[in-house]
Amino acid sequence: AEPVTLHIGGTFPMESGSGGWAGGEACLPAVQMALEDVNNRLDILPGYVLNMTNHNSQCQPGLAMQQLYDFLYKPPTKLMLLTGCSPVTTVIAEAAPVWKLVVLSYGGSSPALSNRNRFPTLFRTHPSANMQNPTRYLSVRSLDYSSNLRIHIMEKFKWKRFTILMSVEEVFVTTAKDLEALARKKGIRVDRQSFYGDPTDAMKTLQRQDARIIVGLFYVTEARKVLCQAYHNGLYGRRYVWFFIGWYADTWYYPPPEEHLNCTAEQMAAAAEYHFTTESVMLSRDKVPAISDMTGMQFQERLTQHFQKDTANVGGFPEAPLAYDAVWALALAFNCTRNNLPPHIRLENFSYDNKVIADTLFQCVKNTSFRGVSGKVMFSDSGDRIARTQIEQMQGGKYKIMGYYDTTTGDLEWYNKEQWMNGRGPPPDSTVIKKH
Ligand code: ABU
Repeated sequence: AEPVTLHIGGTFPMESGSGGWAGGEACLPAVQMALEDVNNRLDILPGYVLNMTNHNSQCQPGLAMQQLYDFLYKPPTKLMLLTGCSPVTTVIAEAAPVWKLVVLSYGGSSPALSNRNRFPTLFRTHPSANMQNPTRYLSVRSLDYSSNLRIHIMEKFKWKRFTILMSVEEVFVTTAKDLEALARKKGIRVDRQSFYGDPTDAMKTLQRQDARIIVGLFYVTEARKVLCQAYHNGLYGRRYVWFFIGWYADTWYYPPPEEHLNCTAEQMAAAAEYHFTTESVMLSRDKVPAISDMTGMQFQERLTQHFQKDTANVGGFPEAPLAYDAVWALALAFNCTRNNLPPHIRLENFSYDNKVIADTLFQCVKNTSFRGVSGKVMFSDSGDRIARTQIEQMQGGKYKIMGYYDTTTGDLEWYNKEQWMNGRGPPPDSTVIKKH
């Protein structure tokens, strides 16, 4: 008999007109690869084939809303939605429960998404940004004994004061809020400067406030503006330490001509030297193959063949394992649903008001547990992915791993490989006033 097709919808930010995350460039081929792999497997969803309709959301919530209506009102019925980028995941995941749809996000890092009341049917293979401020994952008791990765670093280098420079997007505002709360608990002073699009005024304020240790929370286009202004305002070098988000491409600080930055590549590289980044670990280094029979490294080699250019310049390349694993999570959940439905109901009978199938599917996703190319895939009660975090530093224009942080235990594995512009040690967090 002909296989029955199960349809899903996917949004992928292929470029980011408004400066968001253009992760679809690598995540779309990763998802297509996973669909092909799942469809070729005889032991998963026998008698079915998965098919995806996809749209380029440009990481814009308004456009994504229109695409959601398209998924819903143009046949065939979709059984699940895949989303990337936080602003898009937010609007889709808020609306989807009305149509009994589960949403699986391969690319939403916003801590605001960990809210079961607001997003009742959302799960994500992308870890939340506050895995680096892991308050939501730990019990109240353990919270008292743990501190997040950035705070660990602040304490390690004896910094009692730092400044958050952030873009006014919910994803960054919520990350900043968590980080600030945790810092206060540790007696660390936090100043906050925010901007929307243009960081000029915020950068001037940083200078006036004599900020020395600066945590930047923004998308990459804004990061380049910030770095260029840091160069021109002298906010880099031996007296300053910058922390940036770790999921930008490795060569993110090269100035693209179309952005008309007032900085050369050399100036950007000079300002970027010795900054730190923090990010969740997204690729499994395990030698044991994942459920797809590939190790994380084999997956990455296979995906690399899709691109003609250096993968350091491919949007979403670091997150691609999360996108690949999202399809496996979805397929396994369909398989589980198929096996758990009452005999007279079939998976392909799903409609946007079918509570029985929707509830079974939700339970199946909730109980997900498999070895993926991004590591072990499991979801917390709020639909979040649990992962380790890594810290890197840019040394000589290349990112070097400084250590790993285990969110669940609060343990920091540190390699003592950090370097400083002054050749001595970490700079002070403010002007040192000499006493006579
Ligand atoms: N690592 C990409 C996250 C993008 C976002 O949260 O919008």
